[in-house]
Amino acid sequence: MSRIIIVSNRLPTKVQRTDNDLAFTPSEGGLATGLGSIYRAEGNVWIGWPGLVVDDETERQQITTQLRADSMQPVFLNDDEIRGFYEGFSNETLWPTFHYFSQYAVYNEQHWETYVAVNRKYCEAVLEAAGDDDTIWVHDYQLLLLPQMLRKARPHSTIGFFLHIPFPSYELLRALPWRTQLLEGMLGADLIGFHTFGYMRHFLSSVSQLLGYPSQNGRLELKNRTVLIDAFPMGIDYERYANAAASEVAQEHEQNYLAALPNARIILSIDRLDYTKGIAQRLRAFELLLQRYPEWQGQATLIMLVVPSRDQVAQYQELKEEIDELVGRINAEYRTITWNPIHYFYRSLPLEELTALYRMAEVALVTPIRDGMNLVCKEFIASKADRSGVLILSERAGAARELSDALLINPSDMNQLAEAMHEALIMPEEEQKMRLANMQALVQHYNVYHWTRLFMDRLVYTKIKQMTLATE
Ligand code: GDG
Repeated sequence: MSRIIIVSNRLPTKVQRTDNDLAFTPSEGGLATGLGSIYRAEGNVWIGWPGLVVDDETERQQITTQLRADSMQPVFLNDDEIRGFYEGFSNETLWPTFHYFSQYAVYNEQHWETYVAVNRKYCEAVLEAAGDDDTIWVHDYQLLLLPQMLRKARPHSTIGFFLHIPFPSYELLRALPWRTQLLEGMLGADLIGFHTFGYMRHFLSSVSQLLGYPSQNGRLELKNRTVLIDAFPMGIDYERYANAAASEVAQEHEQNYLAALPNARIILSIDRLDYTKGIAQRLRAFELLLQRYPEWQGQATLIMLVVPSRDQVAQYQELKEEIDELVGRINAEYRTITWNPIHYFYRSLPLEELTALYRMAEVALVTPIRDGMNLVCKEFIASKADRSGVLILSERAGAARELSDALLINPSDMNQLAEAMHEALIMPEEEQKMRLANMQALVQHYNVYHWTRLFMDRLVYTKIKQMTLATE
C-alpha cells in the first residue's frame, strides 16, 4: 500500500516541558490544519522537529511513543543544530535573501555545513519511515536540499516539494555562495510548487541561468528526468474561521472589547514579529493619517497584535525596539484621556480572541514588504461572513494575486497607505459588502483542502506520466 510521508522543519504538535511533565499542544497553523486529514489517515506519517531540545534518552522515547500514536515521527535537534541550521542558515541567510533583504543575510560556512548535516538527518528519518512506493511531500526553505538527498537514495520515489515563502529574482539568489547546491537540492523533486506564478518564473529563470536547464510550460528537462513546476496558491480552513467568528464566545469577546472602546473606528494589524511584514512602516502611515485627517483623532484606533518570533536574531530584537519606540511616541503625542490611538500587544492570543478581533475590525491592514502568501488577510475575509469590512493589502503579498477586490497598496508608499486608510474608513457599506462577497467566494472555494488535493493529485499525475514516458 502506498502511503504519504509529510516532512517539514516543525511537527504540527509542539512539545513543551512543564514543571514535572511534558505538554503536547497542537499547532494552529494553516499547514497543520490543511494536512491534518492526510497525515492522520491510515499508515501516513508527518516527520519533523517537536520544538524542544531533548538530551535524555528516556524522555526521547516517551516523546516518540506519544507522537507515533498520533502519526508523527520526531527528528531531534541539539542546540548546535538549532543555532546553525534553524536560526543560522534558515533564518539569517535564506529568509532575508528570499524576501529581498539581502543586506541582512549572513554568509557563514559553518551554518551552511550544519544546514547540510541537518537536511541529511531529516533524510535518514524519512528513509527509515518510507518505503519505495510511498509519496513524500517536503515543505519549505529549511529543507531545500532534502529532495535531492532522497532522490539519490530512492531514485524511483514520488517526491513533491512546496516553498511557503517567495522565490526571489535571479539577481538576489546569485549572491548566495551556495546557490547551485540549493537549486539542485530542490530539483530532486518530481513536482515543485510555489504560491504564485511570479515565484515560479523566478525559479525557472535561476535554474536556466545557473544550471543551464531549459524549460517549457513549467516542465524542466534534466539529463535523465523531468521536473514539473507549478503555482498552487495556499488557502485556509474557511469554515473554521467563519464558525469561530460567529461563535458565542467570539461575540461575547467582541461585546466586551467594544464596550471598552466606545466610538472607536477599529483598524486591525496582526503579524509575527518580522521585518518582512512592514510593521514599522504601517505605524508611520497611521501617524500620517492622524496628521493629515485630524477628524480621525479621537476615533481611529489601531489594534496591533505582534506575535513574538525569532527573538534570538539581532534584526528581530532591533525591530521590536523600533516598534516599541514608535508606538510610545505616537501614543504620547496624540492620546487623550478618553482615546488611545494604538492598542499594542506583544504576545499571541487564543483563536477565539483572534477571531473576535477580526470580527470587530472595520479595516484590516495587511501590508507586508514581502510575503509568500499571507494567511491573515484570508482569515479576516472568512471571519467577516455576512458583515462589512475593508481589507488593505500589500501588492507584494502572494495573496494580492487573488484578492483584487482589496485596496491594493505599495507598502513603502506612506502617502498611499494613509490615503487607503482614509478611503477604507469612509467607504460606503454597500461597496464594502460587495468587495468582501467577491473575496469570500474565492477564499471559501480555494480553501486549504482544495490546495492539498490539487498538489497531491498533480504529484501523482506527474509520476504516472513519467512512468508512462519511461516505458514508451
Ligand atoms: C509563512 C509565509 C505563508 C498570528 N497571530 C496569532 C495567530 N496567528 C496565525 C495567523 C496565521 C498565521 O499565524 C500566520 O500566517 P501567515 O501566512 O500570515 O505568515 P507566516 O507565519 O510568515 O507564514 C506566508 C504561510 O507560510 C503559509 O504558506 O502565507 O507568506 O511567510 O494563520 O492566524 N494565531 C493565534 N494567535 C495569534 O496571536 N492563534
